[in-house]
Amino acid sequence: MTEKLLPGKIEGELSAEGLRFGIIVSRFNSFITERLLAAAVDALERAGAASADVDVARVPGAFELPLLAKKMALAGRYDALIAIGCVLRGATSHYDYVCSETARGLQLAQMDTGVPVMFCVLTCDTLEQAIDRAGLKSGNKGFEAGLAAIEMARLSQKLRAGSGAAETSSTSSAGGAKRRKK
Ligand code: INI
Repeated sequence: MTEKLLPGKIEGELSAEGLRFGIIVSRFNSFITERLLAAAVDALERAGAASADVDVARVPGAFELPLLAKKMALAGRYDALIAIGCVLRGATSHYDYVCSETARGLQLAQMDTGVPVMFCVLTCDTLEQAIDRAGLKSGNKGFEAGLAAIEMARLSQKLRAGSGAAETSSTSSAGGAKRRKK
């Protein structure tokens, strides 16, 4: 009889200790984005990230998130980035352009650089939908993005270390991003 196949696991632990994060926040609809930011920082803090290892940059609107995400990714300082924005549908087609280009640009930033970029951009028809996702009925998408950033940073770190599936959390190397003096 053949042996039962036991695939190796490649998983990212939810420990942020020693990891560096960059957060980019849109000022547009700041009533919402600041709440998403607070929850993202809370997630990183609870998972063990240090203040010196988390930077927050602000941009005018969601449309500007991709450029700064790419610049921060290229800086080589961060294990993962979180892009935070909130786009609310208006009377014209402006919303569609901002949403699609922001999503496309953020995906390009992470694919071009290899640095994980979390998409924490709410795209809502109404303000009520946004509020629900920024700390009310539907939780807080900022917190979810914080956890996703930690998981992706750890996964990337494991694959960088080259030992992949065979690696255990106790053997994984620390800190993929270049350390810097603050
Ligand atoms: N930017 C947002 O982040 N959210 C919006 O809802 C929004 N709307 O609706 O216009 C918005 N527009 C600004 C845009 O992101 C750019 O900052 C602007 O076009 C300058 O490039």
